[in-house]
Amino acid sequence: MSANNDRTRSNKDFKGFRGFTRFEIVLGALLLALLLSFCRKADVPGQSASKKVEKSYRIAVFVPGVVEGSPIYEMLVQGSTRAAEEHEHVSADVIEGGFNQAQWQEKIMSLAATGTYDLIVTSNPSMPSICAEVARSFPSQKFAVMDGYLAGHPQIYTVLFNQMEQGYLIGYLAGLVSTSDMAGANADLKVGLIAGQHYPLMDQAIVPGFRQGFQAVDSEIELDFRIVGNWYDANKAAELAGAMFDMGTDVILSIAGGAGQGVVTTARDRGKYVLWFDSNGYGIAPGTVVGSGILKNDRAAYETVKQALAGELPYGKPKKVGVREGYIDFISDDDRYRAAVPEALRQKMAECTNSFKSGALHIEMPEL
Ligand code: RBF
Repeated sequence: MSANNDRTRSNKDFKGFRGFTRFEIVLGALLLALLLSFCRKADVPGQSASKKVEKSYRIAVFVPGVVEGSPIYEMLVQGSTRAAEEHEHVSADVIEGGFNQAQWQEKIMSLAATGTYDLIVTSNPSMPSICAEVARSFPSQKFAVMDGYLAGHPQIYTVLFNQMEQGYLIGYLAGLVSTSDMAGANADLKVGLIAGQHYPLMDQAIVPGFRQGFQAVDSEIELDFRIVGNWYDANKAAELAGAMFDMGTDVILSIAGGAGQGVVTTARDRGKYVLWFDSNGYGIAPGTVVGSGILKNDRAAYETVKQALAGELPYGKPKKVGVREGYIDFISDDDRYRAAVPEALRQKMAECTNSFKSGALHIEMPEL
């Protein structure tokens, strides 16, 4: 056989390697490549089958207000986007609803109308009913609301924090500070609370919890409770704080979003005290902010989104969490707290916090 004939041999006749046909070699190589690619996927650390979301999934994070100045919303955004970033095919768009509350429903309605979002995540006690209204027009739209409560709605999942416990903890410190011999404390048995607005969770859970807390220190202590009327007007909040200090209050709990800056400024000028509620506030004005609670809205949002991505979010079944479950706490491991508050008071505060953690103390949230 000539060299030329060799070149024109058909594939069938080709015996390239130890008697295998070219077809058999190509097939073998393909199978090997497939096998290797499977092995490589399984080797990637932390990439388990349950973590992978193959289908694309879009999330809208609706902030009812603005993010800046409101730690509870900063945490909502952080937790939701962190969960989304852990998945290749998941995106999260953050939409600020602004301070005009009358526009929120319409804004969520237009988000739902785009039909592009698998889940709308939001946070505050007024949002479950707004989402329920929108849900009537868009029966396949799903919602997750942090810091809210609604049972039995097949499209809406909610997480409610036990803010009576949160109010109690910070109230207990208010009582300790007001009855102490700290430089800014006076003999009057009066503590203050400045809130952005009235709403059922404020009036029926946070305020009663706060009251129970300071009255556990001294049952004679009275509350001066004032409302800013919005979540941004720092000048108005500063004015309110000034009037309260004039009338004998020496420590004010601020739950007023961006307006809280005004409370802090006045307290610092007057040598009085402020308590912070949702996130570590010691850095805002060391020596003036003498106590800080924490509400782990970031953890709640993160866990909620992860559950939704895994297809395991129990819509209609609200989650309720408090101190014992680790979503609410008092921040005691901060040097600025240790520097501002005498040891004996910190000791009492630690005992109070531990009673909630161990379950010795527990407050049931009212039906709102
Ligand atoms: N808290 C804020 O920090 N900033 C806000 O802009 C804000 N807006 C709210 C609007 C409504 C209608 C309601 C009911 C509550 C709002 N809150 C706001 C309060 C928030 O949900 C929560 O109760 C407090 O932050 C205490 O944890």
